[in-house]
Amino acid sequence: TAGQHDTVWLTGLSGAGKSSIAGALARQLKAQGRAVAVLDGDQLRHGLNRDLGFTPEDRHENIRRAAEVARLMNGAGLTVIAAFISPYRADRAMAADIIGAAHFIEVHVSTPLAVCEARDAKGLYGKARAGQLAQFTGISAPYEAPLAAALTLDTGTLALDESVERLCHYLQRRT
Ligand code: GGZ
Repeated sequence: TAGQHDTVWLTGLSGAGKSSIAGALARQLKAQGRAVAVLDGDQLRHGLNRDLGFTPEDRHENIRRAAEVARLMNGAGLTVIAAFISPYRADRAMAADIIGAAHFIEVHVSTPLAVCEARDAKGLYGKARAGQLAQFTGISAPYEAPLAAALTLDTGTLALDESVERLCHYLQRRT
C-alpha cells in the first residue's frame, strides 16, 4: 500500500486542529484498508511522556520519543499520524532523521494564533495570557513555522473534511 511506512507529522499551535485532523484522517485511511496509528502529544503526555514538561529540553525529549515510536510503528507496517506542536525546527529535523526523511511527511496546521486563541477550547490561552501557564506556545514560548512543509492546512479557512481530502489526495499521489 502506498505510504505504508510513512509518518504524517502534523505541527502547529495548540488548538490549531491537529488532533481533529489526525483522527479524521485515521478514520479515512482505515476505511481504505490501511493499518494506521495516531500519536498525539496531549495523549502521550498522560503516559509514555508523563515525566515531561514544556521546557525546550523536555519538548525535545518528547519529540525524540515520539519519533522513535513512530519509526517502530512504521517498521511494523503502520501508517503513523503524529500530532505534536513540535515548535522547534531543529526538533522536527531530528524527528525526520529518526523516522527517515523519505518517510517523514511534514504538514503545517497553520491556523493563525488569533483563531486558536479565539477558540480557546481548553481555556489554556486564557490562562497563559493571565500568566498562570508558563512557556505557552505562541504566547510565552516560540513557534517556528516550517519552511518547506509538504502541505499547509489552515483550519480557520478550511473545513475538517477539506483538510482530510487534501491530505488523502497528497498521500495518493505520493507513491
Ligand atoms: C504548549 C501546552 C502547554 C504549554 C499544556 N505549551 O492543545 P492541547 O493542550 O490539548 O495540546 C497541547 C499539549 C502540547 O503537547 P505537545 O506534546 O504537542 O507539545 S510539544 O510538541 O511542544 O512538546 C496543550 C497542552 O499540551 N499544553 N501546557 N506550556 N502546550
